[in-house]
Amino acid sequence: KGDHAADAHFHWTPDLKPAYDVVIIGAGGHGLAVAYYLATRHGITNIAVLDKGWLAGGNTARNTTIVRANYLTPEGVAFYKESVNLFRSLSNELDINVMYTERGHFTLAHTDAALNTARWRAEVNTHMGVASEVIGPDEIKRLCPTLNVSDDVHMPVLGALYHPPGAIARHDAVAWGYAKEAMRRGVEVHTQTAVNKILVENGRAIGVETNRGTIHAGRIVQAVAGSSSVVASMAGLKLPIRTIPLQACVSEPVKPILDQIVVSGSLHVYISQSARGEMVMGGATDAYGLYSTRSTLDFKESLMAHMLELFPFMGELKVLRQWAGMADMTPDFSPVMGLTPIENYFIDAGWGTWGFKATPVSGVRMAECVATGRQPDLLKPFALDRFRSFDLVGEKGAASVGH
Ligand code: PYC
Repeated sequence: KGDHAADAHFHWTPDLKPAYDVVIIGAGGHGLAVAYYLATRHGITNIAVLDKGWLAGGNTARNTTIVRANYLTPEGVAFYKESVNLFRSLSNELDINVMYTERGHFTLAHTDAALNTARWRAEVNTHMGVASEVIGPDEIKRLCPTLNVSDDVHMPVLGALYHPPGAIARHDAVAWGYAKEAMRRGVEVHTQTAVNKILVENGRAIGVETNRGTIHAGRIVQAVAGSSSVVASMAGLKLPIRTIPLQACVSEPVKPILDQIVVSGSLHVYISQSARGEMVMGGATDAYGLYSTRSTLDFKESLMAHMLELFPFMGELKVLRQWAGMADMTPDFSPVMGLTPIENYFIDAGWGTWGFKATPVSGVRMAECVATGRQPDLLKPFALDRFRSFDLVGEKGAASVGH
């Protein structure tokens, strides 16, 4: 605060008020988007967004910014299709350049089984109005000339699911865009404000205890990817989630050489080139559950071994930065969203390795859920109680990240 020019436009309130209509736990992309859409679509502005750290400093700052809708289930495709549509107009909506660029997204297949899954996804996608098709090595080479599709590697490329709308966006611009537009409408964002307890009385959430005092809340939303189980347990909820580190890294910047987004689930790699020229890369989740954002040499070595098979030119590049995020993995690789057994307590969780791309649609639909008290149709498949009824939305085959 202070010398940041944009502060002049913000409705900044340093002290917490004793009560808000809505308290949102988590000032990452999702929490901020919920606040923004509550303000713009439902006229609710008496909102505090709380974060134990800084604005968008959790998984929003740690993801590899891929946006796509080429999922496997009709429920998943419908959900992410809405997000892609919202992303396309987000720069205008938030009056900030979120640097959304459609690059084309390849999911490489190196086995017959992977090709079958690609065909299955292409069929479901096409049926749902999402552009995806299976293409062979010659077409892959034509579209992405830097990719090695030769036979003399340990796992040759047999084909790919090609998804032209696949895109990347600037993660911090997305979060800051939602924050500034929400704050312009009166929403308060309180960082360095940790929630230590969720107050529940007779099955109803009524407030939170923070390191800065107690706040009463009409409704509470938790949007804390990476800490979902910890926060939910404060409200007495046990989530079917395992939390596992997901590591990533970027190379030194180079001139534009890779326009597309390339993913190989079998080789456990994904890569795109950012607007700054850095190669943004990631691999599989770590082998065991852990709450830690440390980086390991193992990750870098195995990632590079596979990456060089696909992109031999990378042998000349240096790694510039390496980091990790915390992935809240659900059994079916789909999120958990909406109502909970606790009245007035809403959940936006289970974002595993797929959360950034859902930022706008989660904001819109969670805001609708909070404002109406009803589970929106688009979120019905992702309700927490699906784990009781075993009505799962299996998206492991479309996860991109190896597990
Ligand atoms: O879901 O597209 C994805 C993804 C790529 C890297 C991590 N998640």
